[in-house]
Amino acid sequence: MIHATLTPPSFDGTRLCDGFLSEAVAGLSQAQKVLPCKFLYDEEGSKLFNEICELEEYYPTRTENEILRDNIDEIAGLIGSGCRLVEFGSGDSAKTRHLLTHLPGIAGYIPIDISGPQLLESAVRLAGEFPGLEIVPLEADYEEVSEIPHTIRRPQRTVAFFPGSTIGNFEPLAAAVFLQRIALLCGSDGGLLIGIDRKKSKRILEPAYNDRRGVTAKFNLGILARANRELGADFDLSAFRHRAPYNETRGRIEMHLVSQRAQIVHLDSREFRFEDGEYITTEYSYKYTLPGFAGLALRAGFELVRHWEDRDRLFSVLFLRVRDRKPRPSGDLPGLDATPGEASESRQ
Ligand code: AVI
Repeated sequence: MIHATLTPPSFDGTRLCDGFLSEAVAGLSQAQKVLPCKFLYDEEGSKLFNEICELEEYYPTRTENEILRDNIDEIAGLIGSGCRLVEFGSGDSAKTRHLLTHLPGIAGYIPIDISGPQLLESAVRLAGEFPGLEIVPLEADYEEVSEIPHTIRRPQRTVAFFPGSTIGNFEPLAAAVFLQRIALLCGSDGGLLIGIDRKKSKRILEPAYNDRRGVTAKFNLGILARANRELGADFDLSAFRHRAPYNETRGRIEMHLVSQRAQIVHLDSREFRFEDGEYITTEYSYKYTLPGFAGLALRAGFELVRHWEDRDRLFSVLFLRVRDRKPRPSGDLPGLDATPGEASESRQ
């Protein structure tokens, strides 16, 4: 039997997890208070997020899975054998399993994740399931990765996988900068398989982020519990309420934690005052039209090769190819206001 090759996880990142205090203080000091969404995903938050993915109201995960499953042969054909497959934010690699089954000839799989224990656990499991596959895990904040680890076999090309519509959690300019980085990392002839959540009616979007069982509310409030636990803050969790409206003008769901009364919160020997009804923004989840996203990707150095969607056009999976050998510098991304004001295009 040929055994999978599993390289011990390498570590790329000087900023892993240690920025919570400074980013929380900076975010809460702004006129519109903010806590960056990456801090929602500690161990407890990641578990709750997995629970969200199973909720009836939260359509993105199951819809993307269906699209991947229904079009797997064509997708595998476009990725091509002999490629190095790199997953940004691999988590438990649940979606990748299906892809890997249909990519028997790949040069290697590089899962990148900020959570070392989860990365190792899922890499070990995959190694058992895919004999012959070289797995080179990289523990890193995927936004910070500056180099893709090498595989023993020389790859014919590098293809990135960024599922789950996680690109929607970036503001459009940051999304374009991140896509540019992926284009540079993949190099010429590189590809990107990415999931995006489509613009659609509030009637579908808002329940997806305001579920009946309150799992999303617990997930959102978890960031305050984490600040209390890890930073010694004194947020009273019962004095904040989860809310996630769809901002139609901006084309994004906004997760808020709304103060239920005038109050003062202490953090790092500072006082943060809240008015009654004032809120902290914890996450944006941008929704795209197909032309809107293809335009953004084009400006970042990718051209659209093929896309797949579900029957109701709730979600899309796109295969993009690196267009420019030299993507524009990040200060030069014109016309990135494609998202606001675009009409909804999915069935409602
Ligand atoms: C991870 N990300 C794509 C999710 C989303 O839909 O924006 C995060 C999430 N937040 C609340 N529910 C799900």
